[in-house]
Amino acid sequence: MLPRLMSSEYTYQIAAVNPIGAARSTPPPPLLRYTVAMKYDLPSGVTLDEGRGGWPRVSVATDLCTAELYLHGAHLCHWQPRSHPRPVLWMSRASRFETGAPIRGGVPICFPWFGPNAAAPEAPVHGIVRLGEWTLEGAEVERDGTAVIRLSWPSDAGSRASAPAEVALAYEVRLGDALSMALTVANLAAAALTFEEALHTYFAVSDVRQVGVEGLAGAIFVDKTDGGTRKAQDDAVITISREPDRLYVNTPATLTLTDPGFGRRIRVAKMGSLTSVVWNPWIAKSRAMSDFGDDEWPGMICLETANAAENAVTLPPAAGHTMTAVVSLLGLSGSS
Ligand code: TA6
Repeated sequence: MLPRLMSSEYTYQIAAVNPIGAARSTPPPPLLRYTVAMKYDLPSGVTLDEGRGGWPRVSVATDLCTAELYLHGAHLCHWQPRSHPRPVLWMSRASRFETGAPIRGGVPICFPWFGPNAAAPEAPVHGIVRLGEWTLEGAEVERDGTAVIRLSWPSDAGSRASAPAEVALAYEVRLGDALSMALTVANLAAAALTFEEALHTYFAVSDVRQVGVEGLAGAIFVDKTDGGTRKAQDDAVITISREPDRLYVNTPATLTLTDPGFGRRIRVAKMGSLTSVVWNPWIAKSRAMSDFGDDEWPGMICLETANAAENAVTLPPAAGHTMTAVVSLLGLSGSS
């Protein structure tokens, strides 16, 4: 008989082998396909349910916002403050929810390298942690209604084996009128650890050709659409009229995305990050990606909080580093 769900503890066995060890005629329910250990009761407004692909998903529905986060990749796929008529994060209709594949949209976490791995070109783009399971360490709803979700990686022997050196990741997501995402990397090894990282955030926009991005004037960027040529950002407002794929380096600046069509401005403040990435696949790259609809490119823009290229982080043994992005919504006229 399967374990009964207790009110305070949810323990699931991997479905690969029959959890109870006895022969089974029918496959275990989808939710049991994953190892999920919950150490704490889930507060009211936070549930662990079965999302797309049968994957464990944390759903948040509080007075302040709604949100969804998959344990696969600790991937936040939805956040919408109650005070706002539209989701803030963009998700592709064509996104996969398949083992070993990244989710397209929301906030993928890139670690321990950004983009292709120069030393191992066959390795997955943007690293490994968006491809595997994270452990849900706990969730709570604070007095002001902010939901806080905590996760850790590596979560099992498999991910520990693929982890670079002895490293531990902790991710804290705070969901309310604003969104805060804090990724902490701890170097548990006896040697220094160098890594790149990104919160690869996909924002929903009315039409990417009509939005403007401020905060990067004067910054130097690596133009990945032009062979990695380094250029200076001259215009105070970045507008999009073809594929931008730019790594802005050595900049701790706050970004502001102005979207007249949706009548909002999205502010992305950050700490512990010196790289900002601006990306939209435009027409050709959209068609080339099987998990991205051919006609979806006008509806999103990635503004990513990162440490990449010369901003890669080097941690001495037993040291940690936290990178935080804080997303808030403003009206067009500057009032919230
Ligand atoms: O962040 C921009 C970028 O590095 C682009 O070069 C583009 O490839 C994008 O990430 C998406 O990468 P993915 O591996 O998710 O298809």
